[in-house]
Amino acid sequence: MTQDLRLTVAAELERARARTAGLTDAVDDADLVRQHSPIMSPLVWDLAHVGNQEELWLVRDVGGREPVRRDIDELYDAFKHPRRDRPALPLLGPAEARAYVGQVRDKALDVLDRVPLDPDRPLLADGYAFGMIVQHEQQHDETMLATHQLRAGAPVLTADPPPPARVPVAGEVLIPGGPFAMGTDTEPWALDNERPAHPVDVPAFFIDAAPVTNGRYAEFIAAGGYRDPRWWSERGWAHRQQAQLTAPLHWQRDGDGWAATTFGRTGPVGPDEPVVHVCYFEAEAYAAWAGRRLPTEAEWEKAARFDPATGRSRRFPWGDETPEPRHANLGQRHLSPAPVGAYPDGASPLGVHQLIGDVWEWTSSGFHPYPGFAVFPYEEYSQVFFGGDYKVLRGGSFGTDRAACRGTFRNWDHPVRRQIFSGFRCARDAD
Ligand code: AVJ
Ligand code: FE
Repeated sequence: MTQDLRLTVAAELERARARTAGLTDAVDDADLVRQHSPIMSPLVWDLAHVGNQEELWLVRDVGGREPVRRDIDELYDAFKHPRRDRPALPLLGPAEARAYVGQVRDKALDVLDRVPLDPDRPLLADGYAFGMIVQHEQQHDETMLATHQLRAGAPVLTADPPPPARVPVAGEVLIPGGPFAMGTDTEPWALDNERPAHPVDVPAFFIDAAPVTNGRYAEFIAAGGYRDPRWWSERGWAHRQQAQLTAPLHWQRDGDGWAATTFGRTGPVGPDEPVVHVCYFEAEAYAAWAGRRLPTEAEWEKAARFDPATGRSRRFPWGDETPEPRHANLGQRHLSPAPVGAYPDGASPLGVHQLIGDVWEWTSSGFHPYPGFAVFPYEEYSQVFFGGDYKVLRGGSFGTDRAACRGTFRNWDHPVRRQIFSGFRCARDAD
């Protein structure tokens, strides 16, 4: 049992590292140290930061070992230096950073071999600290993927195209009113902000059966949506003007239609794929134009987890089974969202599709603790962000690994952000 857990943990650490290597070996050293956008770190910062967090938690805290490199903690503390300042820091170079993360990993694996995965020590029960570090690396891998998308130059990443639509999916789904269990006490690697499970009474509402597509979003643009303050919140309109938003990030005119540059390749925007790279304010404006609104976080989670037959909350829309490729577009297996209808096996019992994977979905909710929240194991993961200028995003994107994605998983970002793989779906009250 414990041995199985150790093997699972080791395999998950290895899977994360293979992905990190793929993202960092794909470019040359000059590209690794360059800042591709002032809102992103140089890739080489993410690389060593991943190793530094692993050192802090697995080598020093869990393992009680001597520091590998105490002198660099400050450089890789995300709270000490804003992203725009990171390229000017005396960072480890590419070769040093690779050697460092390798050394840390060797020690972390040695700790994994020796430490009892002790149910009495919360940090070790179910291998929690290791799971946290796996998720941390996978989250930075998604961030590095977003950096790749902002990088100029010839394409360096490859992947199979996403699967085609297999079923027609349109319209909206009625989610019945009543309480459901939001959050979790049982998901072994759930982060502190996903806990505890608690009842939430959600009145009946309609939610889109699929995320809003590029085709529908283009209609909003064609209808003058970006020129009409009626659809925008006051703050949203101020931002639209100041940032001169006219279309999703990376879109460009292509005759009467639209093209986008995706990981260095320019091509027409697929009308049936979920729109991606929109900020919260754009999502909010589209929803108003469509006579709808964004779902709240509780509505999104109820749509994704509530099983009307039993009244219980599932781990995923399709059930409790760990995501397989047939369920959802996750894990950077493809470099774009898949068309609506591509994942019938991942639909919820009420027929809501593609809640997991494809695009992170903006909700109308700010990032707040659940009732009964307890910091675990450190304040800087969630606590310091509660109540800030953030909106919650749900469901994960094509760039999210399954280790960092589930029905309870909460992501958050500033409402102006759109370098992330963000889209949305709409909702409305049932009465
Ligand atoms: C939860 C995705 C907002 O990337 O800033 C990474 C995750 N926390 N390192 C982020 C995280 C610390 C976090 N998000
Ligand atoms: Fe981090």
